[in-house]
Amino acid sequence: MDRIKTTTLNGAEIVIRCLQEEGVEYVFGYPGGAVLYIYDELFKQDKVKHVLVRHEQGAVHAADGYSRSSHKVGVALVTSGPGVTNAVTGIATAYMDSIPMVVLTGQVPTHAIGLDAFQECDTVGITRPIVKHNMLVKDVKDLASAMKKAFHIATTGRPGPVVVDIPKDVTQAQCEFVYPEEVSMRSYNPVRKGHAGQIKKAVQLLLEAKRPMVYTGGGVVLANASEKLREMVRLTGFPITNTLMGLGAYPATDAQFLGMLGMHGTYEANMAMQHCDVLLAIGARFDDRVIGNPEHFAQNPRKIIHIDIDPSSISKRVKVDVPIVGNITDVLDDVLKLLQDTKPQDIKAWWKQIEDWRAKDCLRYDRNSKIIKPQFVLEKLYEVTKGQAIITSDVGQHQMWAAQFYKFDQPRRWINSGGLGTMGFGLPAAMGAQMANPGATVACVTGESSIVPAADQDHQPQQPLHGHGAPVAAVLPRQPLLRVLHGRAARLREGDRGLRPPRCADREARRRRTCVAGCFQ
Ligand SMILES: Cc1ncc(C[n+]2csc(CCOP(=O)(O)OP(=O)(O)O)c2C)c(N)n1
Ligand SMILES: [Mg+2]
Repeated sequence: MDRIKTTTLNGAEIVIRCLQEEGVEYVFGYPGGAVLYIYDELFKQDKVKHVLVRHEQGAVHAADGYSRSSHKVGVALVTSGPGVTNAVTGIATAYMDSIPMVVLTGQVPTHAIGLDAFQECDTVGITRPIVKHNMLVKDVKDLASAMKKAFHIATTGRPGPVVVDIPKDVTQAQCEFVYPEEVSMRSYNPVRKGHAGQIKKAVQLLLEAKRPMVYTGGGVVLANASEKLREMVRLTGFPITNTLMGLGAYPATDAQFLGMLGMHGTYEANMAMQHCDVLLAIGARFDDRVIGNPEHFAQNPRKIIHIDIDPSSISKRVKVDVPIVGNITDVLDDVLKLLQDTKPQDIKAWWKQIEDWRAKDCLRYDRNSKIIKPQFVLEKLYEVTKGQAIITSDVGQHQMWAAQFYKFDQPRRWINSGGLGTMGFGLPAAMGAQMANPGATVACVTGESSIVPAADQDHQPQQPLHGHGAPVAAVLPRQPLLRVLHGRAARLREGDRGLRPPRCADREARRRRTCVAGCFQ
């Protein structure tokens, strides 16, 4: 590690200098005793701005929304003990969706660690299963290199949140400040290039396919590989679907796009997944909401090619025929080179079949209804924002309507908690997205239950949004409480009266039996 600067600083100053070196614009945080020295230093400079939230969960979600919408690292700062435990949901949310973040946590002084000190918790232990990496920095001399490593690990390979736990006395202690220019770790060297032989095999399979299908997930968005994906799909003429996390990687308005797949996806996308003979999966993980039971999915014979940066994601739920580990942009670049001057099979018959499935118009709804349908609200939102808005959501039926009816033509415009499914994510994430994209229109599509943890209990958005002039619109399709659970409970209801959903909250709708959300009156 090369030295670039040497001067004596205390730990708190080192933290701020490291953030400056990394070009961090915003830190989303909430103060406490263990991080007071860091806060002192934060306010002595203005390169790194601080956004004060009202609850640590909101700080982490805001840093997360900032990252998802910008491809930059999100940074959060919380105090020890309860600060950390409040941040846990935000960290787990980011981890499930592979979002690059650095979470700085205060810790009790080193001499008090393990003694049940005031506001002490085992941050490294608690966060271990929900971070890409975490570390407790016990010596100020290790602080700069820990910070450098944190940013490096968060952003390389499969991205993810990294926690740096800093005891209070370490923020006071002094040492010579040396910010490493690069990081080398013997045990961490993520690959970029895919295996040439495997890529050749994959291209051969794609060229022989009579019923090909491309299925892509959040990995394509995270790798900024949308352009390469579009080139490849247009060159081959293959049908494509995106997961909930992958929306926007391929333009939703394009004819080759079959819509989202999975439990809340389109009929045509799910049928094409089931009946294809060659499936090209890119940056996706065959999760339970996408393919359901892997045993059922495996019943139809098909060859599967899987491109992913994370080898542990390959053949995890579904056995894959051609695994390719590597950075998606690099691998697609190699695939494109091999595809030039080749001719895929004639797949007209396959497209005819897909169009028959598509003709069922599975997302149709009553457009003549006197009551404004939530689907209509989402379509209007798309129209008035000309499809250019950044849309965040919470979790529930409104999330699925947004995914189905707002046509995302660009990546990083659709921001939702796909993996953990965290209610209360949407509004703070919108705040972060607005900070990362000052001129953009940002709308949070939410439900009346999800907005409560975000706006009422935590008071997360009000002051920070106003204080930083970040205008975020909240769109709340009117619907009875817990709509998504009504639907699910209704399906399970048969034979189990105990699961009968509660009465519709709207008296008039109950009387006329015309509930907007179609719930059981
Ligand atoms: C923190 C958290 N608690 C509980 C749940 C379980 N859950 C999933 S959707 C949902 C209902 C959401 O209701 P609302 O925000 O009104 O959305 P709707 O489905 O009505 O659109 C609940 C309780 C969750 N996802 N997250
Ligand atoms: Mg609701």
